[in-house]
Amino acid sequence: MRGDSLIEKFKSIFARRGHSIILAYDHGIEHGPTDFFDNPDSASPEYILKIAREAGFDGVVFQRGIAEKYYDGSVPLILKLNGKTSLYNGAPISVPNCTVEEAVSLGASAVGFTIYAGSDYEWRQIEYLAKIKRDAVRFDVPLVIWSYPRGGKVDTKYGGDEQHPDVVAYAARIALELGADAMKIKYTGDPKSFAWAVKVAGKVPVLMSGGPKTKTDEEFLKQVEGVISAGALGVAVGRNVWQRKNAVEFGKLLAKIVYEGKGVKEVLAAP
Ligand code: FBP
Repeated sequence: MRGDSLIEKFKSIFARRGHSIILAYDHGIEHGPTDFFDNPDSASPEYILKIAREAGFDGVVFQRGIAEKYYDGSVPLILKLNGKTSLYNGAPISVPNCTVEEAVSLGASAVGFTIYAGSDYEWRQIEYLAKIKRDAVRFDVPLVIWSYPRGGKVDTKYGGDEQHPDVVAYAARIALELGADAMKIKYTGDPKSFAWAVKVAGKVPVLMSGGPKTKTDEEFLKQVEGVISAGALGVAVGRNVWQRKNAVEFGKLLAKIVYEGKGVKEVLAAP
């Protein structure tokens, strides 16, 4: 199939050991520097690259400005082409601030794009995405869709619950149908319902989006264990790694679960 090659390309770069851990770091624009309070070292992009290198992750996610100033090529890069701030109060929309061509010139091996299906601006985002998809094919760069249904019926029908299993499964299907070569979706809360989202994603590899830092290490590691058992390719996680003061050590625990298929108990019991 024509579309399979970019999926394979994505896996060959970002899932060399069969599964994938990607360190997401676009929070400076999405949430603001408050996300760096818990671990002030995380304000530094160099520190993020160090975590990814030392924990042996497959990639990092940066916005263009961070890539321009800090990307050193030591870990494969997914360049996020759009972003919005948390200062904005209207219907969700995230517009491109970088082209695929510029991303490639910044060293990206894949590009990322968020779409908020359900928003009043859904139609506009689908238009943007269609153009990015065309460019991604032209430049032979895998496209990772952050598929985060938000607003619209997510609010009226699901009470704003973006992690409702039906919403997450719908997110997965939207990403497949819009041409993702990999996708990032929220966790549904349990492996069984997440497995359904993975199924409806079809051939497209699924990465779980980490979410806010959990109270305990075990809580997050259990989620990750569930995600892998559900058939996902891996995780694209930010706060749950770099907000922890022991980010590298925690990243290594994560790696044991994702790459080596170890269980949480075993991993936490190891000296
Ligand atoms: P986390 O693992 O920290 O949740 O990061 C994943 C991510 O998709 C980031 O790439 C992005 O900045 C953030 O979540 C956006 O989350 P939201 O739109 O839900 O605030």
